[in-house]
Amino acid sequence: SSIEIGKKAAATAAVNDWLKDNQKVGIGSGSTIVYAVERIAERVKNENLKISCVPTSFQAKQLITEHELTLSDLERTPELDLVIDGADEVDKDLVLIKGGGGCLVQEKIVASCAKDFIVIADERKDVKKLGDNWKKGIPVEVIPMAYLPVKGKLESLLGGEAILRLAKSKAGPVVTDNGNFILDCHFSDCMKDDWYKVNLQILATPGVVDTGLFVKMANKVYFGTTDGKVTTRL
Ligand code: DER
Repeated sequence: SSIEIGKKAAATAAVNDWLKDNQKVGIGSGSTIVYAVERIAERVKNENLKISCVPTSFQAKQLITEHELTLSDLERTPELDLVIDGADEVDKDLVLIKGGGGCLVQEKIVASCAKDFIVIADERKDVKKLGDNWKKGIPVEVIPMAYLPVKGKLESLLGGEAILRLAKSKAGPVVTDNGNFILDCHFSDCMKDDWYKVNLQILATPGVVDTGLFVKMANKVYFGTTDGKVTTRL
């Protein structure tokens, strides 16, 4: 599909620009990253690059092993050169909403360990204001025993509904790779001014593990258009 053309174009351009020999690379989660891993594997083979990859989810780990890339972790390589990951929305200040795929906790940890955090996305993700396109709210990972009180606290904080994310092919809630639940937190317009503050307020709620708000983390974003063109934002 034309969206896939955009994903592939953004992913390929980012890997071509940033991947170098002897790097320790964080691998994000979702569908766009698949194209990045394909390009990484191609370059590793063609150029005989020495790359070790740290996953941000079980899905990312599968991608790394399926493409016969060297699997590492933060105990072996705690300082990464580069992380490449997707996003659900990117605003003009490079604030991200992530977590559509439910992997935000390890994604944020791995992103925080890297020199450069590069985001790859199809053009739908490029928005003026967070919430313009991604109508599913801010994903927040919570400790299961706390999800009900946290739901109430986040709804009054954000002015919208915090919805427990239910699994599609399993009865009951989505359980993350870390054994937790996810609340998709809708917010009222007035919250859109200071995402740094909103993120800290959510994080201060006992029971919250982390949020899908990635504030002041991304270094550069690659957007791919449906006709395969790429634009970037710093
Ligand atoms: O869940 C996540 O954070 C993913 O990275 C997501 O934001 C991007 O997924 P996509 O590449 O499938 O759109």
